Amino acid sequence: FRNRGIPLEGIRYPITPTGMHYLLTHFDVPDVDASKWQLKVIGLVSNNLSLSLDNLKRLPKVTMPVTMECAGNGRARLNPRPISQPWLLEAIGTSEWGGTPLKGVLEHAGINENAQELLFTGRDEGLQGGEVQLYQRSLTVAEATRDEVLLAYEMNGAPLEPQHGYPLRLIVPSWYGMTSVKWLDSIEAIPRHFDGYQMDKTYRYTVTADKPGEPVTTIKVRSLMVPPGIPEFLTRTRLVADGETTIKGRAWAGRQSISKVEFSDDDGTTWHEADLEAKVGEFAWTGWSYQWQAKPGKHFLHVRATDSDGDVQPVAQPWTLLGMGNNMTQRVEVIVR
Ligand SMILES: Nc1nc2c(c(=O)[nH]1)N[C@H]1C(S)=C(S)[C@@H](COP(=O)(O)O)O[C@H]1N2
Ligand SMILES: [Mo]
Repeated sequence: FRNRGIPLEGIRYPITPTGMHYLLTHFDVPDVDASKWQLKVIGLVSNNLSLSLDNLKRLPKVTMPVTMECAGNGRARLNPRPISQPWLLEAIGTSEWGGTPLKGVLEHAGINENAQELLFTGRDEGLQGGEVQLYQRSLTVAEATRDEVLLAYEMNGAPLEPQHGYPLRLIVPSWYGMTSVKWLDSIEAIPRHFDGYQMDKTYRYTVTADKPGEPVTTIKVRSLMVPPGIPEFLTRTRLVADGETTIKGRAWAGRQSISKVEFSDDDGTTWHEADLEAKVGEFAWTGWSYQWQAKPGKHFLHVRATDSDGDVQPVAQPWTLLGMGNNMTQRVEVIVR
């Protein structure tokens, strides 16, 4: 399995240690020589730009914690299971990303009025769905010029590691991870919707193969707990001592904030409100905790969050063909001794 996930106990850290952040690379990590690399800004622009890493580092710098989640997180629990990355719950992480706002670079380039989208092309190439392709995704001009969108060259205070997009990647806070294109090579202003593979053939809420479904965009409300107690090696069932136990975790929701987190120890029948901490950042997760009175026996623990729009996590996952945007509650089997 070449795409690692966060060990769930790693959600205890407000900023995920770099080596614990999940990873998703469709093709191979490309071989990029940063001393020769330049970011090209082309297409419907007044000035074509070609920027070296040093040029980008001289532009205004912003650092911010951003919670990123893969749109396929939770896919492995679907039945039938879509054939793609078999994530359980671990395609999540929060990093402190450093770079320059994309908006400023686009202002230097001067986006023409007839541009509709910006096309972001990575250096990595492969074959997917019968098409040889570079990894490419687009955003509308309005989404791409939001203040928080970054051209990032740092992760947790260090240069990006090769597998996370060195030398430069896009960071689009609130959107599922596929939008944050790694190994950025060019940004092209285009007059129409980009209908490439990663836009129109996948990352859709497809239910039946004949209808594409809505595109996958921002992250849905979700929460996770650090599994309490100690694990059984083979099954991961948890063993917990009886009495009071503090259950801790994190909750997040794209552009919304978290308004409520609830805990259940009876497989989602009754719910108890948890205490919320301050968010780690405007675009990062919120910590929560709950004092649980653990009584001897077997329990199925759940956690569910509600966002500021009133959206709440389902206890059972609606099925989709590609297994995108799953946000059903985490279920943890615990035996209290
Ligand atoms: N160029 C490129 N960018 C990419 C990808 C990729 O395969 N190639 N994977 C995307 C997906 S699906 C996700 S979830 C995030 C993962 O970022 P990470 O590996 O740094 O956690 O990168 C996105 N950007
Ligand atoms: Mo992803």
